[in-house]
Amino acid sequence: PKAECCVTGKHLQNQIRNLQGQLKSLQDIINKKHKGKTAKDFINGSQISEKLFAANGSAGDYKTSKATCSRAGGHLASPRTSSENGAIQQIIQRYNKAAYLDINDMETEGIFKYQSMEVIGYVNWAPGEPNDTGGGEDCVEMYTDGRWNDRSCEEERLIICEF
Ligand code: 289
Ligand code: CA
Ligand code: CA
Repeated sequence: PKAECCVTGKHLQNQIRNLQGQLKSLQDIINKKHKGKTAKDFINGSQISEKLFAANGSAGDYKTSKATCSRAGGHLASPRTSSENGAIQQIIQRYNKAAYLDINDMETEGIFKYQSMEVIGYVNWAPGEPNDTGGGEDCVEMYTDGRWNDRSCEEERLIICEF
C-alpha cells in the first residue's frame, strides 16, 4: 500500500505539472490574441520590446485620450527609454500631429509622474521645458521632433495608446 501511495502521489504531481504547462500555453495564446484584437482597432502601430504603441488617427484632449486608451484595454503612451520615445515619435510623424503622453504634474507642480503615480525616470524635454506657462500646464505633449513640452490638458492631440 505504501508503494501504491507514493507512485500515485508522483503520478498526480506529474499530471499537475503537465496541466500547469498546458494552462500557461493557453494563457500565452489568450494574451497574444487579446493584444492583437486590441491593436487591430488601431491602424498604425509601432512595437518596441514588449510594448506596442498604436494610433488610428483619432484625436482628443487629455481626458478623452486617456479614456479612449483605457476602453481599448491599454493606456496612453508613456516612454521610459529613448527607443520607446523614438517608436512614439514615428507615429507622431506619420500623422504630423503632437500627442499627449501618460505623464502629468497634476498632483504636485513640477513633479511629473506616470499614470501609476511613479515619478518619471526618462525625460526628453525640449529646451526651456517644462515651464508651466501661465501656471496651467500640467500635461505633457510630444512634438514631431520627439521632444516634450508641458502643456494645458485641454488641447486636441493625436491619441497614441500603449498595450
Ligand atoms: O500656451 C503656451 C503654449 O502654447 C507653449 O508656447 C510655447 O511653445 C512655449 O512657451 C511652451 O512652453 C508653451 O507650452
Ligand atoms: Ca505644471
Ligand atoms: Ca510648456
